[in-house]
Amino acid sequence: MERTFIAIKPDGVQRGLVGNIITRFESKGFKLVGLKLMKVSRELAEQHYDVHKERPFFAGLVEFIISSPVVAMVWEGDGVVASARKLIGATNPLSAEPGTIRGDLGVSVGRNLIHGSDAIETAQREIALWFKEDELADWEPSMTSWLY
Ligand code: 3AN
Repeated sequence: MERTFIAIKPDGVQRGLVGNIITRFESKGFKLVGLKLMKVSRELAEQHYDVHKERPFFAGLVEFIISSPVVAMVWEGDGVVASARKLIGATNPLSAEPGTIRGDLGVSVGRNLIHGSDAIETAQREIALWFKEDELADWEPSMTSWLY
């Protein structure tokens, strides 16, 4: 089953938007298989954003990501990589459509609240980078009576 890596960045945690953001993925119907609140090391931040290391915003982006805790998550479901990108919206929140996370909640490209893997191969790389295998839960949604 397809999985994607999602991180609520320091601005999302600081602004108290963790619940709001998680609700959108749950409500869509995706399954949460990994979740942790963590301070990010410089090494991890640099590895995660390795593709952007030549860009002018790289240093500031790394400083921002390590400045305060992030919520790292793995979500699972059919087409979850592309669908999560739709839920998240365009990189620049001012261009992101209303109804998306960045369109509803953000203003600045440097504070755009959330990261989502941009392709299936990227998701596999990022999940392996952020999570150990035993931190991911393989579980089946239960419709049995003990829930209620
Ligand atoms: P996305 O997160 O939508 O995949 P990318 O991969 O182009 O966007 O950029 C990665 C991250 O780099 C963004 N989430 C944003 O935090 C930061 N970023 C991108 N462009 C800029 C920019 N022009 N100025 C500051 N930060 C930027």
